[in-house]
Amino acid sequence: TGERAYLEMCQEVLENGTKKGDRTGTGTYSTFGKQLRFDLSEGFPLLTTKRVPFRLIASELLWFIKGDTNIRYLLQHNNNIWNEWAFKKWVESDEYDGPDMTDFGIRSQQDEDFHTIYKQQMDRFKQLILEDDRFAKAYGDLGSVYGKQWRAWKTSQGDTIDQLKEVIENIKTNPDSRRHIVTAWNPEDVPSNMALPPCHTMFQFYVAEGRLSCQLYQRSGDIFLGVPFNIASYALLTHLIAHACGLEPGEFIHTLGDAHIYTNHIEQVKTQLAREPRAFPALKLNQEKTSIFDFEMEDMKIEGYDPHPGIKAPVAV
Ligand code: DHF
Ligand code: TMP
Repeated sequence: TGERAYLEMCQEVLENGTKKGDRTGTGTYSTFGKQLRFDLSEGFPLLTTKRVPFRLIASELLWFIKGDTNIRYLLQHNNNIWNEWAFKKWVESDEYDGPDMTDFGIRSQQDEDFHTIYKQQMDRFKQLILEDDRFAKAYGDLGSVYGKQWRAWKTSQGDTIDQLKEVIENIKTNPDSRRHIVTAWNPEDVPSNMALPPCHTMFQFYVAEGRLSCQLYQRSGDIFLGVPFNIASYALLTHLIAHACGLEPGEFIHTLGDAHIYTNHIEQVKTQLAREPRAFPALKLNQEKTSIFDFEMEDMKIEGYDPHPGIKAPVAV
């Protein structure tokens, strides 16, 4: 299965990766240029060697599809995966009046007392995002991230381009085209306008024999935490678009640039490598809905998911 290829990549990076420093100060074992392939007709690629929370993947993808860039939507869906990057903007602002949060990511892992104080501030932050409109507007927005670039790319003329809508239209009307591309990497926005420059930078669709395939170029992949989410997220997107276009899902091809394992994930990866992969689950989509823009959480269900237990790991901020 595709999961074995993922595990082989983990093994390979541990054995042959270069020990590299990184932006977050954590340190990684890193390699450059890796590719995984998943045949979506063989099951939905939600990894089984640890539990991967489908609910969080689905709500994050709906957030992108809606063109939303404010974490309020995620918090309303009890999804905390983007909190740290919005929190960072707040604690670095003049408005922040709490205890010093410099390097909160690293410090909260190393210092238990600090962790308690950090948690209090994070809880206060989440509550303000949910309850205070002005605050959410000021600090919940991650900037020109995926949702913005997919649905409302800003042109030099001052208009916007809905890349996602256009690519779906083009798949329907001109399936053989070699130009089915969506890009999130906007060089004009990268240096300053976003919380984190996009990791999944561009993707392309391909239609053959009634099947829709998707290839993603991910410039930077956190193999233990981010990559299992990214695989499932793009597999789900491919299913949704195939469904909207009356096609069967084909392959998801995941191409990675800097593919790395953080030094504080090594024990977790070894635990995972010792486990035997199981059959992938199945994805069930609400057949009554045809437009991907109408999909909600209850329209996407995973069946037959029987993973090994989840494995916790700290995320590098
Ligand atoms: N930064 C880094 N260093 N790695 C990432 O993977 C990453 N991903 C981002 C933003 N910044 C990032 C967005 N996606 C988790 C998964 C995906 C994700 C962010 C975070 C994560 O922490 N997953 C945990 C538990 C999630 C939970 O239950 O709340 C996991 O065990 O999968
Ligand atoms: P970077 O911008 O310095 O590359 O840091 C981003 C980190 O986040 C890097 O470890 C890759 C990881 N990441 C993923 O693996 N998948 C994702 O979807 C996101 C947003 C980030």
